[in-house]
Amino acid sequence: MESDVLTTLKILIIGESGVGKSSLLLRFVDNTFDNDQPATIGVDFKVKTITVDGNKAKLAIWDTAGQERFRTLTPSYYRNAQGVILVYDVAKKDTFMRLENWLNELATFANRNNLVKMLVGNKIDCTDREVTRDEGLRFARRHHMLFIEASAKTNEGVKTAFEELVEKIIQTPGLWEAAGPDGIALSSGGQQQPQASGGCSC
Ligand SMILES: Nc1nc2c(ncn2[C@@H]2O[C@H](COP(=O)(O)OP(=O)(O)OP(=O)(O)O)[C@@H](O)[C@H]2O)c(=O)[nH]1
Ligand SMILES: [Mg+2]
Repeated sequence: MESDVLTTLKILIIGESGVGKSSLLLRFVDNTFDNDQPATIGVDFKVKTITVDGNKAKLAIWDTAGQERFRTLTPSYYRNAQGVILVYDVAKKDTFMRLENWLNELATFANRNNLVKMLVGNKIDCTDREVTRDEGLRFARRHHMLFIEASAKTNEGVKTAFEELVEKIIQTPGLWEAAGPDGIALSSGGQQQPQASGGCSC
């Protein structure tokens, strides 16, 4: 039964090629990991329902190609997203240095200015680390993002990354819309947060 789903959320995964975006998605949704995960061509898409703080949310998770030549449909990819997972590889400093570019792309194409951002430092199972936890944390703080380190390979931090993102989205007034009795999201959002209304309360 879908009727108890609170809301449907669009979540994006972005970042440089090879940082492990598809691997994080496959680990989270299917609990699998492939050492030879092929590069994504175009856009991939998976759905998973999770319960956070007793609220059931249906996640539509979009995974795009990090490689420029495989990237298509960029504006429509970003449209109406409520949450973004920005990934870098802790063992590859250049993927960390490119984070600003991804944030610029997000600012250009995303049409919700209050969308929630989660920075994920992936591949912490690798021994040849080039980015410290503290560097990641400071970048996230500076750009008002949530932060976690993870490994799609060992599964460390993966579930928490998605759960904390969804928790924050649900706590953000006006960002999501309540689902109707049949699980379809209603078009008029905001009725969940009467205190957020700017109108007269008399
Ligand atoms: N050691 C280790 N390897 C990982 C981890 N996550 C992904 N990989 C490996 O890194 C490579 C790239 O992973 P992908 O998930 O394809 O990376 P991507 O970000 O989706 O890349 P694009 O689709 O090209 O944008 C693959 O060989 C994965 O097996 C991890 O946490 N640890
Ligand atoms: Mg991929």
